[in-house]
Amino acid sequence: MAFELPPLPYGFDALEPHIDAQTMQIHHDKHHGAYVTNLNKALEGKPEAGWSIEQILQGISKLPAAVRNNGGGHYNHTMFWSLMKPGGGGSPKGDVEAAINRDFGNFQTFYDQFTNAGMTRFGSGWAWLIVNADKKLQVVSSPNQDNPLMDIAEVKGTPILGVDVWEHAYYLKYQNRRADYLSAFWNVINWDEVNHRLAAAK
Ligand code: MN3
Repeated sequence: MAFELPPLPYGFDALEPHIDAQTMQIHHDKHHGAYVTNLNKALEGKPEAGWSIEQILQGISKLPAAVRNNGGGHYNHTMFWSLMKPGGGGSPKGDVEAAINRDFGNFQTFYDQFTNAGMTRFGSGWAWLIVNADKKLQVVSSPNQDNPLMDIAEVKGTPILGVDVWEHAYYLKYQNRRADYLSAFWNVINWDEVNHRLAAAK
């Protein structure tokens, strides 16, 4: 069973003005679409073609670079679309709010760490909020399409929030201003989905 490009769970223009429709369309249809096509190509005829994407990522050190790049790309973007929604943002609620206060002291400290992780990731990559091996929340970042589920990750864990800091995620609207894009991202975060992912990670 080949991997498929999941439909965007809202319209291309649903996250305006924070993330523009043209960026969303190219990002979803072209970039994510290409990761799916190339992942399927890289897995053709291999036993791993029958694995779940999570199983593939957890054994990525033994698989070719094309699977790492495109499998990571498929997982990361599928998660990314679900982590945003029109009318999102605001303060985290429920268990996520409690876990952030427990592990970071307060929301502002978490906000600063997450933004800093996105700003200081040189080149292309992602900033993440993960549940680590000690079941604590932690902010990390990864290069390219790597993620904390991969067995090669510097710090392993289950990602519950992530932001794409590749230039293709923001360049049309924000050009070189990654800080402005990261600041806008807080207006579209789907905290209900972050709560679902936290509950599943426990
Ligand atoms: Mn991307």
